[in-house]
Amino acid sequence: MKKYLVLPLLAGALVMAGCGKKEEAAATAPTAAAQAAAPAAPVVAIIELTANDSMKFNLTHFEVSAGQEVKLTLTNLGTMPKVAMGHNVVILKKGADVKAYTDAAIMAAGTDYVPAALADQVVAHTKLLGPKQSDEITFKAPTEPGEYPFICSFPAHFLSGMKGVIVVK
Ligand SMILES: [Cu+2]
Repeated sequence: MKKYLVLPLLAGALVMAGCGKKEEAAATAPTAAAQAAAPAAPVVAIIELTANDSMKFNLTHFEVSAGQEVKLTLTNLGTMPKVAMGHNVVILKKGADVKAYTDAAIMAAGTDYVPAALADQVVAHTKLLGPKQSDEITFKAPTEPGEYPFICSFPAHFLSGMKGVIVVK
């Protein structure tokens, strides 16, 4: 009598143990796959911007990941002298008042049109470049996703269209 009672109980316990292992295996498998896929995103975002005598950037829109390291190069392809046609890139914070910034920049010739009083509005900026000059900056993309305006802060260049948007995803 006892024999018949014990066997089904044992079998039941074995089945349960087997199920537990299967669930564990199923739970770990997708995690391992996700970990393997994660490093596919490039560590550093490379942005190559050019500016010219027509007061245009080659790019007006690019995307980076939140908190990503960004290496941005600006090259001035123009030939006009720096005092008449200098270019820079100033990346402003999300929601910054771009017009207020450019208005202040006009008065900031002494600091290459990057007004010190509004430094808290700036994510990063390059030097002001004369013809055939280039500057490379490295900075961390903001951690907050959204649209961050960038401009050339040389007088009147923003109004002529030297502006764009960095989208942080
Ligand atoms: Cu410019």
